[in-house]
Amino acid sequence: MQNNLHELHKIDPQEEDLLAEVLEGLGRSQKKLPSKLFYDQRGSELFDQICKLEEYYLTRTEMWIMNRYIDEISELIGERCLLIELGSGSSTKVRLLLDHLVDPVGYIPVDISSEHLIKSSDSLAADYPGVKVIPVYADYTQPFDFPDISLDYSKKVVYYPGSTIGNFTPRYAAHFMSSIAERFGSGSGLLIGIDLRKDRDTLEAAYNDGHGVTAAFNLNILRRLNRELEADFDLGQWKHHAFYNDDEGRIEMHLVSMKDQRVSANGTRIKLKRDETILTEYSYKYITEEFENLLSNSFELVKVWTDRDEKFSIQYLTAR
Ligand code: AVJ
Repeated sequence: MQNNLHELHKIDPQEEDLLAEVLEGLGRSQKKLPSKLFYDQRGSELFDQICKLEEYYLTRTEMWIMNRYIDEISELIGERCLLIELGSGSSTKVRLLLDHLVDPVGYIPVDISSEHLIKSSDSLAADYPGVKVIPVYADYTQPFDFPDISLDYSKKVVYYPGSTIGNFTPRYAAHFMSSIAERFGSGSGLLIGIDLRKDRDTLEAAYNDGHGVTAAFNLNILRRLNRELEADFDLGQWKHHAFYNDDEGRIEMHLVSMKDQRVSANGTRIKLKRDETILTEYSYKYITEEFENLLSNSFELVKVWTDRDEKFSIQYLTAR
């Protein structure tokens, strides 16, 4: 089968919407910025570095589980699936699936980092000539046009690894996943990675690595605002702060203002007090049963896999 990478399905990035979203977030009493802003080219590279850090157990543990149970996973997914990955990044994890699935027909990576998307789609297409690779450049949290494909597949399977679902509040996560179930239809599969609750030290270390990569990743969001939204944040006056909020079961990442300051973004002035923070990310940690219940309106749980220490879990579900 011939792969055609010229048909990159590009959704025009809605710059105006982004500005409005940013200004709305910075106008709140607890200021906040959308986590999806992390993933410009530099941010995507920093995230790839995070995944290799000793402290960041998530990626390593998830891949351990995948490797350990890949035969069972492939069996459940079945032959000739159409695989859709939400937030595919550099498409590293999907290779294990493509290596083991029986005759996968197509792979549709969806991502908001176009450079990453193009590069990884090119190399996947070269390495898996039997799989039609159809990259979609879009913010998957917004409705996007799904490419019209004339492939003969048995079922759609959504791959959503990395515990990215943890960026959403549980309420929104449930809502988002029900829209996914509806969009891809009853019987579609969902293979999802979920980070689990654990001791505070392990959690906090994962978001405060010794090499400062996570700090650079967090601060990069301000650099991006300066470049893309004509803002004037002084990066020397901000520091990274991440902690586990036990009551909510989530890591919170903030940027802390080191002094009273004013910044402007596209002409709008914003005042910040010393020690005031901008919330940049939630990363929810779940108890397995809690997560099952969360999706139970839209998905039926088929199987859960975990590592020995129950740090991370992978679930396979099917849309109701
Ligand atoms: C990609 C959202 C799963 O929450 O652990 C890593 C992003 N932030 N270090 C996470 C992230 C800080 C990551 N997710």
